[in-house]
Amino acid sequence: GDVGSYAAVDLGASSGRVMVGRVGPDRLELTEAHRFPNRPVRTPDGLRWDVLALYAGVLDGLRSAGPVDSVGVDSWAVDHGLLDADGALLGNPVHYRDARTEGVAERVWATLPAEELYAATGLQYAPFNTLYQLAAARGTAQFAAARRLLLIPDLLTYWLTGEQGTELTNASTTQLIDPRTGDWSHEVAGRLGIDLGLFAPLRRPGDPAGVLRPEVLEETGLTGPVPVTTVGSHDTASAVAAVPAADERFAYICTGTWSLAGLELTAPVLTEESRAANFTNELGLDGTVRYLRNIMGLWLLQECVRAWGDPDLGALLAEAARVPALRSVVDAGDPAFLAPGRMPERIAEACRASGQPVPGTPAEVTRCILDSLALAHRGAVADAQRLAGHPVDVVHVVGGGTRNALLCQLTADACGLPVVAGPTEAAALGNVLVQARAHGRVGDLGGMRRLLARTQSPTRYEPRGDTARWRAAETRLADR
Ligand code: ADP
Ligand code: LRH
Repeated sequence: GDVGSYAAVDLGASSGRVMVGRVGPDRLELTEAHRFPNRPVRTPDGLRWDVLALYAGVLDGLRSAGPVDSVGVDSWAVDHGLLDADGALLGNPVHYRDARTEGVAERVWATLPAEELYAATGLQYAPFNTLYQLAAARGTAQFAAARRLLLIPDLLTYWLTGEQGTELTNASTTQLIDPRTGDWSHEVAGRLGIDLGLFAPLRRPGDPAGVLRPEVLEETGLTGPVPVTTVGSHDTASAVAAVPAADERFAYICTGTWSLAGLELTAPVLTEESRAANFTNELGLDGTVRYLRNIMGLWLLQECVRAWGDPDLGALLAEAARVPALRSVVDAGDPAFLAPGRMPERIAEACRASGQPVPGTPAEVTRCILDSLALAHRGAVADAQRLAGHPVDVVHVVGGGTRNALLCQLTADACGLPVVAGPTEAAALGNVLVQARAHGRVGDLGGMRRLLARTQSPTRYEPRGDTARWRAAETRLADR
């Protein structure tokens, strides 16, 4: 027929969803088949993903999706399951917010200095990069039994198809990939004693990943064969692919649990200055580089909302809009906010420690968070342009944060650039489009973006006022 149907399994840190995309000439529609919470569990061993609940959610979603031409899976990065020699999962995957990686990076750097690691992999320091997680796992009984490591989307794809692979965009977040070659860094692995045989062979977005197993067909009521197609399985890679940019002069901010803010480049930036500014070079679609910085994102608000007993988000944001701007700001890039728990108190403490007014009410804390995120967005967008020598005219905001009009407006104000907000389900759309492309329904990345621009209707926010008070807030934070 004229239209193809593709199921995108998109697992975020706060929720998982199965979306169905219908793609034809001049047509791109996305509907939600199923959404389910992603609730990590604290066990005596630490913080774990409930991967069986997620897989059950995926199966429920595929059942609701009905007949599709293909399925693709993306999720958050870095985390993984370990399999034994029989291919059975060894325990629940460890959550990237688990404390096991505390102090581990310093140990790794004693063997392979941070400067050399950056020059070889282009990956920013984050305590949870797979590399550090592996260093933390070394010596455990579980790791000793492990014969295979599958990143989360690859694990789910394996359960759906019985076939194992390592998708490249997500593999680039392990810190074991050389972004210049798009292949494993044998040097880094060798010096750190990591056996690359743990990983299944690399696959690229668009590659076939098998077909749904007969048991999966039976459980979902689907009729086979249903192919599974490799997509940009790092959710951020899929989201960036779905930025409806008209040309290359754009910055993007993928806003959800995290804010991932930066540029799409054709080559990595591996300078020492870039390392010091903590920019990462993750791999995107078709040889592109996602040059970006991780910002704590709406995690800060999610954790506060949880602490406050889940008040209505719309009402809270409306109240926050009435709180005076930029009274106090925190460093939304600070890994000190990584762990769960006591978030309103931790934000208050950061304000107190830097000699700023301490936000008290939920609306004041919310305002502090949104001002701080906008300020961090400004910093990342400005630094990325400078470090990459790549100027932009517009900031595209995609992901769940596009539903937060205050955040979008503040981001425009802080950056002094227009913000084009949408699509909200960018990762799912990027997932769908890569499947559609593999099945011949869209052209290259440019063609995908033109289709998005024609079919999705983003909201535009013009910058208000001048950026002087944002600059002042930035200085205040830097000088504390
Ligand atoms: P992830 O994929 O990381 O789980 P999402 O992209 O789904 O995250 O974004 C989730 C965030 O979107 C929530 O934390 C919330 O702050 C924001 N959000 C969702 N719905 C709304 C809404 N109706 N109004 C304002 N913000 C919203
Ligand atoms: C966002 C994301 C981000 C990673 C983080 C672990 O969902 O994939 O790009 O840094 O999760």
